[in-house]
Amino acid sequence: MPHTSDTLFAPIRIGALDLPSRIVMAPLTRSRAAPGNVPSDLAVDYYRQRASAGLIISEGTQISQQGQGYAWTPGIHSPEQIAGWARIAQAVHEEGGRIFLQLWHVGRVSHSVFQPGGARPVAPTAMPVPAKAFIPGPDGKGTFADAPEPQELTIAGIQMIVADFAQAARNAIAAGADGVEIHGANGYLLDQFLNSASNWRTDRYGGSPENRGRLMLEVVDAVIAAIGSARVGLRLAPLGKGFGMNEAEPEAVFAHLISELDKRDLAYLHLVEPRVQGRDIATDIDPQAEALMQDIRRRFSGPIILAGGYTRQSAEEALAQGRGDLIAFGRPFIANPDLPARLRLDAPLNEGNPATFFGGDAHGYTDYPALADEAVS
Ligand code: 8OZ
Repeated sequence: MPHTSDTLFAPIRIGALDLPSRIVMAPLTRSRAAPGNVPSDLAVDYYRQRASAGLIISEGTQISQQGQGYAWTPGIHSPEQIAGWARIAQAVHEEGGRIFLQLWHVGRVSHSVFQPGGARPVAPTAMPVPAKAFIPGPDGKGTFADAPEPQELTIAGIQMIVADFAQAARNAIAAGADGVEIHGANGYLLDQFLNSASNWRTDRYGGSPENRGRLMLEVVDAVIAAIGSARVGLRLAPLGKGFGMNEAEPEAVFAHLISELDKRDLAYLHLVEPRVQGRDIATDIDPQAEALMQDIRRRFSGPIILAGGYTRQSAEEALAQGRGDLIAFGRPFIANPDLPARLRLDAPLNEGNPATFFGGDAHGYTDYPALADEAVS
């Protein structure tokens, strides 16, 4: 009889929600939205299958057409998109689950094919991202293309984005989502403002840690005003290096930001572990990262979700050490719709197929078996 975990399966309250476990389904871009960037019927099945998670955090969902940067990602700014998410929220709730919608603006990690009027993508500073954009190719498959030099946002442009986040949050709640997660991580718009490598502004949104954190906090405040702090989480990636991020003074930036966030009574803070850089996960311990994560933990009194290459064992260790309160699993949830049951039994996990992570159909999306299916086959 395997040792049955009691830490991952201890209930916890976040905001106004009681979760049956600490197991979170991480936000996962799958690039399968239907025309109009409407979540597809397949997505309804996909999320329904994974409703045993303590909490589902949806794939990144653009708050506006300007906020899109990848082929076939869903939005939450049109009536059809809201109706699509309503079908998903209903399916998850029917199965007894809970879902937060991740609100996303990619900033410069985009391409003119996604932008209204074919415009250049927007960013804090007119500096191109050192990466390619994933756009629809002529054969209907995704392809990579150089991201154009972005245009520097005006103050009016910034204010519009803050309003778009708030409206997207209202739309998510109208669709029946239990809350929203603001995507402030991984080199997208809010991270681009926060980070010294991508923000060279000289106005009140650039320069000091306070100024670079301003847009993040304005968005958090606008979303809280729209739907209430109990329904709002925020994802950050301290020391992340994706999409040209490279913070010169992380201690000062996070000291300020986290202290401010702690005043806002968020449902949770979701941290991408610094050891994770894209698909790579470092194994050696980085003392700077350890100290920074400890400082964040000390400054934030609400629940913390940790994400990044966790296994059952490392998750239990992190919870036992008090490094966080919940653990997000990404790739394991792609290939194991019943991941909580498998973790509870310490059952073997299916391996995901990277060739079907982004784009395509039901194959590699809704056809991974649950344990019960395996037992009969
Ligand atoms: C992988 C592929 C596409 C998007 C992130 C939203 O890194 C993403 C993403 C990840 O946060």
